[in-house]
Amino acid sequence: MEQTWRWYGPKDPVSLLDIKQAGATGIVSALHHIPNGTVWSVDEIKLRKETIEKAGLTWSVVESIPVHENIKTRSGNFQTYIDNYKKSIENLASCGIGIVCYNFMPVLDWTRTDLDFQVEDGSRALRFDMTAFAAFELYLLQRPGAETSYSEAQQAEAKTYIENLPDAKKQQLINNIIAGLPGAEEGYTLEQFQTILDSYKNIDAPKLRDNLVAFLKEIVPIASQNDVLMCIHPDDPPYPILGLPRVVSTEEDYAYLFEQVPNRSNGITFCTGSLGVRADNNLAQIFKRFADRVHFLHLRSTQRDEKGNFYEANHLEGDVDMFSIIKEVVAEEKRRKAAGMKDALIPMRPDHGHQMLDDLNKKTNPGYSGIGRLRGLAELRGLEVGISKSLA
Ligand code: DNO
Repeated sequence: MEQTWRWYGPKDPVSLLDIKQAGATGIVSALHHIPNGTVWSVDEIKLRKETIEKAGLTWSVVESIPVHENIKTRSGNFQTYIDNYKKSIENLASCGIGIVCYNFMPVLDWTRTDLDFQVEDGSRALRFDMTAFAAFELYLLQRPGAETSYSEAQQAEAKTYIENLPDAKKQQLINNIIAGLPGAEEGYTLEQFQTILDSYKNIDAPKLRDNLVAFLKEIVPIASQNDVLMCIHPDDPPYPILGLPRVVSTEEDYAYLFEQVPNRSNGITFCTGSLGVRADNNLAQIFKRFADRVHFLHLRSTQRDEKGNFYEANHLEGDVDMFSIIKEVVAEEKRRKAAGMKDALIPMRPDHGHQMLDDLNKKTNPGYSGIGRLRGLAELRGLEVGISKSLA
């Protein structure tokens, strides 16, 4: 695997030198300061690229070029935004950057309710708690129709939860969900949030899927002509929330997308932590079936329970069987190498990490602490070396 690391740009508290010391060689970055829907100019791309290269690192993957909401709902100026998206792909290609991650989650990118859940060793993890989430939409957002998503028992539990939650914690819960986690680019007020949810009133899963396929039919040929590999990130969490449809959560979801748009530039960001939240997702099987299309790996684990709650476990613990995944990755890389493919090494990044040791005394981007990810990368790299050597 190519060992990479997400860097949010010059304002990231984790520096390029820190990343080098962690042992990564590739950088995953995006031009977060450019508003969604706007073309990434060659000048802006070059500037970021030069900054990364000056530190002796390579800009391996773009994560993400965000997909404008109008493209997802196919309304308003969606055609302009699609044209701009194509132009950004072309501009990246002209600067030698060939892997682009994105997602097609309505309204929110990833969602958590708790950003400093204390695990038993004293480190802090990100967590999604169903009761807290239900309390948010039933009693804080007061989304019309929210009650149909929950059983009476869940509603009662959420009510007790909110009644006992101090005001400051209520505000914290709102912020965690709608103010925009790192990389999400957009944050909302409660009012704006309800308005944007309303824009999905007539969009069910089949419609959203159609909109995604229509988008892919436009951008994948451009990517392919420019030797760019697009890789869609799965839904996080991988089930419907807020009454919104979800179309990238399961093996069947992927199968449909590749049947519709078979070009290999239509690929996957294989995120073990997101896919692993569903007990019915067989990760090794999904990887094996679509191995040729995996252009980027997010490696992390989650610990779930039967209620849909989960927290982010240490990389080699929790529900994800990391050994079985890396074994498949090593096999796929071997196959690509034998076939003389130039993308034989798949970029991976240690996805998220706990806030631990000195991270606890610093302000870090939630999930993107320096030491927590360093631990993750070290463990994943060791596992890979062990697997590769035992197969050699
Ligand atoms: C969270 C990330 C997501 C991811 C986007 C991809 O840490 O995995 O923000 O970058 O969903 O477009």
